[in-house]
Amino acid sequence: MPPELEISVEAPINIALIKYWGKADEAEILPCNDSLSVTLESPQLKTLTTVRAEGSFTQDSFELNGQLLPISSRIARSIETARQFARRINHYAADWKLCIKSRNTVPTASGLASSASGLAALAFALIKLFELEKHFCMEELAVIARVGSGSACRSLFGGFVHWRVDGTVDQVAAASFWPELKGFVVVFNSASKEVASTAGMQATVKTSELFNVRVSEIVPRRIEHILSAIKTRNFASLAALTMKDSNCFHACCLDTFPPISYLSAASFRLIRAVHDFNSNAGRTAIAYTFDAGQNGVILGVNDVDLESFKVALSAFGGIEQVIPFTVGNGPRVIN
Ligand code: 2P0
Repeated sequence: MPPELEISVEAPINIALIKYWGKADEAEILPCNDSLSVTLESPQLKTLTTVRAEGSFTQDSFELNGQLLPISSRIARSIETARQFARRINHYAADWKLCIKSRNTVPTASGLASSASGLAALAFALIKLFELEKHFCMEELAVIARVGSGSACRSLFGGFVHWRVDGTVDQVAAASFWPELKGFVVVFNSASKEVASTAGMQATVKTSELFNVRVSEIVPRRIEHILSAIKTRNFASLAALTMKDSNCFHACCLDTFPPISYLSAASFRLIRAVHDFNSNAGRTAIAYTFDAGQNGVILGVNDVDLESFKVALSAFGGIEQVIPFTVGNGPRVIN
């Protein structure tokens, strides 16, 4: 029996075009509505994680960006779920304690989905450490990431990813299916956001009437439409659905009582700039989407459009960083 095991992995962030917001089951992290995401490839938008297991360790430990942190209940659930799979296959290290070291290249907790890449990296490292892929498919193993953070299960897959209300998640199309799709993140402020997603979505589920319409009518229709936009590589349709769904999600935040607002004046300037750009182009050339934070994500399929919009942005004040990305693959082992 080897005395130790160690694995290093990296996992990407993903951006939802149709947003997840609200849990139907808090413990299992089952979403109130389906969501549809794109996995992003950029050296600046990922988490690198090393997990070491040793029979002699007396407790699990977790370090993030060089700082030793207590193991949150979410991380503990991911670890325990991975151990349950490992016990099912009688893996010799199933109950060994773990030393986890993680580093985000994406700003942590700024509404840039660092929890998605973080929990996906942890889940993927545990999947590899216990060799779970030899016995279970990734769709089954995605629960390890999901119980850590809902959107993390989407980061286990590359390309276009569909996560459903029943918890199932899978790839709709690989990154190579639509390589022209790319974009950049506009970072106005990489400091931590005000209302954490978990608490924000609980408040929305509890108090927003608009959210009920979103879940029962708007999202199911949009999921069908965006799946067909992806299948036919119809950017104008994908872009319109993406922008509308971002706006709908933020409208539900504002309809939460008391209201939650993630968008800033700078976000609204960016929204207006995209609409002006498209109106001048006479077509839907680019799209925006915003998660639970003020920083925007711009998407397009034409390098000239994206570059000229980037040039237009240089007239904007207050932009901290512009991070380009392409559609990317899922996590990978790096040692
Ligand atoms: C998404 N967001 O679909 C949406 C859009 C934010 C806005 O998933 O409580 O960190 O860990 O399941 O996954 C953020 O929520 O929340 C999120 P938990 P998570 O990407």
